[in-house]
Amino acid sequence: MGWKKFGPLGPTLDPKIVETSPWVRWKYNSIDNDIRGEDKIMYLNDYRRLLLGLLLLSIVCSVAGCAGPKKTATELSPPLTARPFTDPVTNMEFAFVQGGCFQMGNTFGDGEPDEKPVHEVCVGDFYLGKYEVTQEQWQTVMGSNPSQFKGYGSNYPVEMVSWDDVQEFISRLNQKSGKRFRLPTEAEWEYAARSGGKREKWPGTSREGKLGQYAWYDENSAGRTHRVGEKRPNGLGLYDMTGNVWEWCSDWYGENYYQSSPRNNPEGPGSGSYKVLRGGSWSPYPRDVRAAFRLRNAPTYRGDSSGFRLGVSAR
Ligand SMILES: [Ca+2]
Repeated sequence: MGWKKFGPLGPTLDPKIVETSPWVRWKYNSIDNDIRGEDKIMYLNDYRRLLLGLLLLSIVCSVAGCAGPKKTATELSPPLTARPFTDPVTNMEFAFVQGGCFQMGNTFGDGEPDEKPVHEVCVGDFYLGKYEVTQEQWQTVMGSNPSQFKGYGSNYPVEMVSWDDVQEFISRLNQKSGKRFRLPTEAEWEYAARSGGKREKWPGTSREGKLGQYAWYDENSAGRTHRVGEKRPNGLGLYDMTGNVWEWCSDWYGENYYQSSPRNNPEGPGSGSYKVLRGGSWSPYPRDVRAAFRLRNAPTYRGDSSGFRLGVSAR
């Protein structure tokens, strides 16, 4: 057939091999019949080099990744699953809260006017910190400890932090963690406090005689905070949802908000002068450490009974 052993792009196949290989002969015969001689040899060399190039490219891309735009820290973080997880930056532990619908507000008929009317609310799946944020965790992210009750130990809840301070904490933590931590909404908080929307007066129990097993409050706190997680958790494994420190929520406070609250994932009024705190603290009487009780304070307010825990959406 007059083939050359060496084409212009280097050694080519031995003519004997080419002529005796059915696959190569098929590829050769599939070339336009007008291509002859050196053109055919160049075509086969180019074809082999193209295959080799594609193979090398696929190997490099599988190792280094070379397709698509550069990914952000959030996109690179592993997806959350419906299981507890621990944030590696702060060692903060989160419980999974499966969403659902519940009766929110004054379900026992002895609450404050702003707990009325009782209304049905539905929340989606989310995660909530098992514990109040501690002084050590605040120190890790912010580099300082503003708490009034320090010196007892690192696992005490941080206090003397305003709602605005907490937003700065969240912003810095999210930059480090690549996640989207946030404060829970008031509805999410109450749903979780009621052990998943149950008719519980206090988070974990409806019997006042057992309240001391779940809460640090006026009758047993000795006038100060205590190490997080020392009392019994509620039905979702969340500690200190009643007592120890008040917990900031994301919502603006609306005294009459329950009269017009949307049913699904309410987020509070669009604006206001005060932010909501929930759960009571080491200071109040049993009435004010109930699951439905609502406190309000200016977003700049710092108090030695005001702290928080973080949430994060499941999606
Ligand atoms: Ca608390």
